[in-house]
Amino acid sequence: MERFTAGCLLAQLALVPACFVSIDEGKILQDSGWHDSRSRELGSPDVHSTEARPPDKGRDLAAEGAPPDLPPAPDLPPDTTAPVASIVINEMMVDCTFVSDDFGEWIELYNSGSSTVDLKGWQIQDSNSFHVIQPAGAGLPLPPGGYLVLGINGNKATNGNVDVSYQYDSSIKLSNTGDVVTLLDDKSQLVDSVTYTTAWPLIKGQSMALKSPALDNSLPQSWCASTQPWTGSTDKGSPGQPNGCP
Ligand SMILES: [Ca+2]
Ligand SMILES: [Ca+2]
Repeated sequence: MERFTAGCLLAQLALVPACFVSIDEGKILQDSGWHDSRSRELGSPDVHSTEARPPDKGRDLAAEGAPPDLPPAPDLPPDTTAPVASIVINEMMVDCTFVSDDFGEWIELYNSGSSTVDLKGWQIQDSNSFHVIQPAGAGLPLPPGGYLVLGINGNKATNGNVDVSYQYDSSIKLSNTGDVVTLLDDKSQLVDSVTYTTAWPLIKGQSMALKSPALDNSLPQSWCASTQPWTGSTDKGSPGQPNGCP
């Protein structure tokens, strides 16, 4: 009986599902279900029964010194979002006098981030129209700390002597009585949006300029009406240059 019991313990310590030596017959008995009616007939403890010793499923492997089986890594969805670039709507020529609005409106952007941003594929919107930026060249890069002018007219001879980096579609019009100007990146993520009304510093012949790119440009008090003309124009503003709010 002692030999039989020891044989069973060794089998358990070796993590063998079931294998012990019969003291009567001296042969190995195999029982995948931890079950042997003969052991019960001999009056030994029923250590082989499924009730007393469950099979491997549910065993505490860590307690037995074996590393637990790690579950397979779940299939994570790909990250389709990208950080939104730090591009700011920084100045707008809404109501020109030197040339008509249809020839002279422009929007200045500022890159307040730390890396160059390519505006190719971005969208500029007003309240009822949108335009996808599709530059003729490889891209439309805006370096960190840089200014870039989008305009309704890229011809400097007819737009009031403004260096326009990109001419958008003429369906984009900056209403003189209030509008919504929105910038989306090439993944249609909102980058910036400014909703202005006649309560904002809208003065004919003067661009509306953000006092600082760090300010909240959704607030009218963050803006001023430019007071200095740019070269070759009598209209006031600073296209492509830092703003000069008094
Ligand atoms: Ca206008
Ligand atoms: Ca400016």
